[in-house]
Amino acid sequence: MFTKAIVRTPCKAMVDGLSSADLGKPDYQKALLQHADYIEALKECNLQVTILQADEEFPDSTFVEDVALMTPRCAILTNPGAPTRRLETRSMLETIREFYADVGMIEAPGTVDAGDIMMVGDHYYIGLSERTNQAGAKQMITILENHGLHGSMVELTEVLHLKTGLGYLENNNLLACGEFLRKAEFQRYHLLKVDPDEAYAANSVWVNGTVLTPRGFPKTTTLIKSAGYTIREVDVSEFQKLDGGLSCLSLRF
Ligand code: CIR
Repeated sequence: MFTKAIVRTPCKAMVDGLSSADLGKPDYQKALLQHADYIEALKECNLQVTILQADEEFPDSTFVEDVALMTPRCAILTNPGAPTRRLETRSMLETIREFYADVGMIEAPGTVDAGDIMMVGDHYYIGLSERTNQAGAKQMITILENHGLHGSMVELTEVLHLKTGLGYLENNNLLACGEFLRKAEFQRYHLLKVDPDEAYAANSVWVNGTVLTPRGFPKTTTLIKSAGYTIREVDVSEFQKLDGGLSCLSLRF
C-alpha cells in the first residue's frame, strides 16, 4: 500500500515541454484543472499528497516521476536523460530528504528517467531507452542490491519510457501493449492486453486497489474492470500532448 505522493503543479512554460506526440500544444488552464483532479484522485485513494510549486525554469517539471525512484527502503535521485530536465533533480532532492534518510544518486555518465522503472514487489524492471542508458541502469541495480532489492534491464525500442507501455496492477496482473506483449520476461504475468488503438491507456496506475486510468479509453477500462478492479478515470489530455501519462505525474510511496 502507498501512503504518500508528491506532485508538482505544471508551470506556464509546460507549453514548451518536450514532445513527440504531434497533438498540438497543451492548454495551460485546462492542464491546471486536470492536474487538480489528478490530485483529487490520489486523495480518494487515501494518499497524503505533497504539492510542489510550479517551477518555470523547467517546462517538463510536472512529470516528477522521472527524477526519483521511491522504494520502501530508500529513494534514488536519477540523472534524467534529457539535458533540459537534468537539473529538475536539484529541488527534488530537498523534498525527498524530508521523507527518506537514505537517498542514493545516479551519476553521469549514467542517465535514468524513473518512468523507465516498474516495481513488482522487490524487483525493479529498468527499461533501456533514449533516456536511460546501461551505465545508469547498472548504478540503479547496484543501489537496489545494497538495500536487499533487485533489478533487471529490459531493452525497449517503440516507446519513450518502459511504463509508457506497461502498468503493473499487482496480483500478477500486468497491463501491456506493443513490444512488451512479446517479451519473455513478462510471460510469467497475467497479461491484460491493451488494444493498439488505446496504447496510451497502458500507462494506468494501481493505487491501493484502485486503478487510475486516462479518460477516453473505453476498451482498456473494460479490460481492467473485468480483472476485478475499481477504476477512477482522470482526464489528462493536456499531458498526453507532452508524451506524459498518469504515472509520470506523481511519485507514490
Ligand atoms: C519528457 O519528454 O520528458 C516529458 N515531456 C514527458 C515525460 C513523461 N514521463 C514519463 O513517461 N515517465
